[in-house]
Amino acid sequence: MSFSSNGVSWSAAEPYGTTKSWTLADGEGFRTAYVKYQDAAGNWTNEPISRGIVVDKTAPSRPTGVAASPSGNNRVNVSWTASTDATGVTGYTLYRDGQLLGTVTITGYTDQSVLPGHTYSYTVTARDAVGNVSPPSDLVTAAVPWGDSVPPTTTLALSPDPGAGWANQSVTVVLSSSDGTDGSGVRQISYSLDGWSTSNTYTQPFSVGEGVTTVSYRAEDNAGNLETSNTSPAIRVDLQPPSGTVAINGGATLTNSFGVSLSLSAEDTGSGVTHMRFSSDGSSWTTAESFAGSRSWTLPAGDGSHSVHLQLRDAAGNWSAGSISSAIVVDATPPTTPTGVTATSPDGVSVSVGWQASSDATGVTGYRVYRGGALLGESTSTGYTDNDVSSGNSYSYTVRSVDSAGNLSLPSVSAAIALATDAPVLDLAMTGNLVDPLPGETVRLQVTYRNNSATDAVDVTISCPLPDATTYVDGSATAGGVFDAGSGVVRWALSSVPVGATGHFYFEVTVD
Ligand SMILES: [Ca+2]
Ligand SMILES: [Ca+2]
Ligand SMILES: [Ca+2]
Ligand SMILES: [Ca+2]
Repeated sequence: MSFSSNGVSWSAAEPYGTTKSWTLADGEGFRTAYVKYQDAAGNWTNEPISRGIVVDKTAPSRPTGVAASPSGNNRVNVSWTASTDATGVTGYTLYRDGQLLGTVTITGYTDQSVLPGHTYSYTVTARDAVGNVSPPSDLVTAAVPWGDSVPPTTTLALSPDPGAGWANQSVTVVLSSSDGTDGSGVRQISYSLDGWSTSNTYTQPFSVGEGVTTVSYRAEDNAGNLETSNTSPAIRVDLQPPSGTVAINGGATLTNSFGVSLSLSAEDTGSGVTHMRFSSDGSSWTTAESFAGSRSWTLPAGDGSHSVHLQLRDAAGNWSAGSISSAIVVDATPPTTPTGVTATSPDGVSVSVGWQASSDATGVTGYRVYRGGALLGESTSTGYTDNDVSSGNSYSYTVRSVDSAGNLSLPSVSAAIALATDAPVLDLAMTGNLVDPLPGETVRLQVTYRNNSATDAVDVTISCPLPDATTYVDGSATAGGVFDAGSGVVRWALSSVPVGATGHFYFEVTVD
């Protein structure tokens, strides 16, 4: 057999076969292949057998004018201008985001496999009847709308939730938002503390600490719908326990009573002091009670130092750590009773009371002296002088000692004294001319007596000293008067001078 592309020039004869590869004439357009056969006797086909075919090696023109536009929120319409080709365009192939989407024979395509809120890119190629494919068109994009006009709804949860009160630990804030089953979905939750001054993107639960805080929050969906801002209730957190002081009996260091008065002060950051409790040993506490500025308290039995411990609680439930304490010494034991009490009156016009010192564990600070059972006065020594006495009266004294804590001893054994009745006293006067005396002159002096007292005087001795710079004239005293040269006085002895009685004597002196 032999082949030809033009029926004129033939290929070299070759053995017969059922297939043959053959190259048509160059170029495009209608091309013909010829064949003729030879039999074993050498006879060739009379008329060559021919078959024609159109050769098209050129791709169609690149599609232009591509447009992609969303329709609703579930489809995108893609259209373009028809390509051209010498042998005819037989169809177009759509690609979305680089992936094969489909083929059409018209210049439009509806993509119904889109999702709301997504953006897609499209290209188109054209092909001809023999499969030549044009270069891809320009890339066009289409954003499919969400079809969502309802903002999301955000809720806030607190753990622990202090409600209208106070938490004594940090509060965890959990925000959760929903856009409903048909919504475009929550894109972002934003929040801010104490107003929208600073906006934070919520990614995980966060803590709110000490103080009073509000949380503002809102969400935005994927369609851009922004929720109206929500504001949490005030979140009150108080992590700090109260502090304070306790004073026993106004800060005294010593008392004689186990019943004491406590003065309390307290302060707190945050929720404020609400409760208090007490302890004698710092470990066993009274039931909590409402805080007050004062309270009565009974100390444990036994003299010595006793402490009062205080703890304070705030409205959030924080108890003060450790304890606030104060101490006081109790001395409930009186001093020993004074002994050896004596009452004496050496001068007859006052009474000296004396005694032996008492002793006491916290010290004796003084003594109280009683006369006839009534308090007379106090002394810090072991003696007391009673000047408020009168002759002829009897007095009885007792003494009690006092210690530093104010304890009073039992009364001592009493000491009594009786003051003697006063002796009557005579009024005396001496008269005589001693004005401008001349030396050697003798002067006569008169001594006058009178009993102006309330009792008769018996066994009376009247003594009269000589005036200065004079010398007694021997034997001059009348009525038995005697001059005592040793003491320089003239004396008269009278057995009795009744009340109201008066009399007089004389004696003479010479002027020196
Ligand atoms: Ca072509
Ligand atoms: Ca929505
Ligand atoms: Ca506090
Ligand atoms: Ca005592």
